[in-house]
Amino acid sequence: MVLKDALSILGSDAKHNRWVRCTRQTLEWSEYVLLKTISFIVILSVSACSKELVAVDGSIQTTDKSPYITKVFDYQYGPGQHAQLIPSNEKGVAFIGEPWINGKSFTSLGGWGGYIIAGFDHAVNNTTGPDIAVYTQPSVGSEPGVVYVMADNNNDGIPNDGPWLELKGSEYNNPQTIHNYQVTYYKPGASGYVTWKDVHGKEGSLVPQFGTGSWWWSGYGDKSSVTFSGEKLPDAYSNTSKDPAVQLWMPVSGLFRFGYAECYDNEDYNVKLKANLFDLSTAVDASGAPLNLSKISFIKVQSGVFQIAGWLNEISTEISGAADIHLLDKKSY
Ligand SMILES: [Ca+2]
Ligand SMILES: [Ca+2]
Repeated sequence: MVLKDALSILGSDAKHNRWVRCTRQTLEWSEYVLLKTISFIVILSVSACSKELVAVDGSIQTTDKSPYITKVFDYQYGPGQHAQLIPSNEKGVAFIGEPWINGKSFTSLGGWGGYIIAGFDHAVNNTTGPDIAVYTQPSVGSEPGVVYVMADNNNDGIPNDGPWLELKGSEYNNPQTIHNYQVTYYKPGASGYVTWKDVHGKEGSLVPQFGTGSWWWSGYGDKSSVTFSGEKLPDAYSNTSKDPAVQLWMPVSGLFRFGYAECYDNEDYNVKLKANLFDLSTAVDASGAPLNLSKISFIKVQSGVFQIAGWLNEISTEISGAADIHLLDKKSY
């Protein structure tokens, strides 16, 4: 990590929401202790910077908090076609701050299981209606990601506060959804494919139509295997072509109506923000029972579809950041 990622980057975006970004931090688990001392400096710089925003009720409010993600704690790319394009020092930095400004790119989570864990610089309150926006990669097809949240119950700024709580989406009770799923991917041989085996003993290969097996493994170096755990959602696409020589992959009708990242034109997609909106009231515990969360500080987004859809290759969630929508100008969405 370079110092500029940990210390303040000042900027402004008065045109859209009068928000002045005060700080940008990237912390990894191993780097947390080293950054404890300079974090004090960051805190000072944040406290010296405040901005006004228009709340839902039209009032002008002042806050020194960022609406956007300020920290990335962990980022693991799932095997997929972009593996060789993910720089070795890529830590999901594009997930931090306001999306798309200054040519900033999106964050690709890769194939099933790939994830990012990130945090806000404050607790996001659960108020009536949606609370969090997860920005999409604009202008492409839906590639659903599962969203989890966590409160900072021990107030240490680290997501170490018990299990991740899933925001229950429309396919939570779909018979094809598999909860507590786990897949181990294995390094391909010289000219073979990435192979995989799941927790139920099922196995297969990731057959790329872009790049090679070794290309898809390139992000894992000398590792012989990588394991991901999470929720497996139903296949998102089907080949509707009647001609075996032609592939016509289309979204499966009726799925992913709400509750997933990178889903376009569904019930919770906000066109102005180019984001899916999530209500913290949809959080459930491991048994699926609803929780009554009052606030959260951390978010985890994970690629949820385990499917190689022909020339589309793997279904991989791509996202461009997240926001506490209570700190966005209402006029921006
Ligand atoms: Ca904590
Ligand atoms: Ca809410």
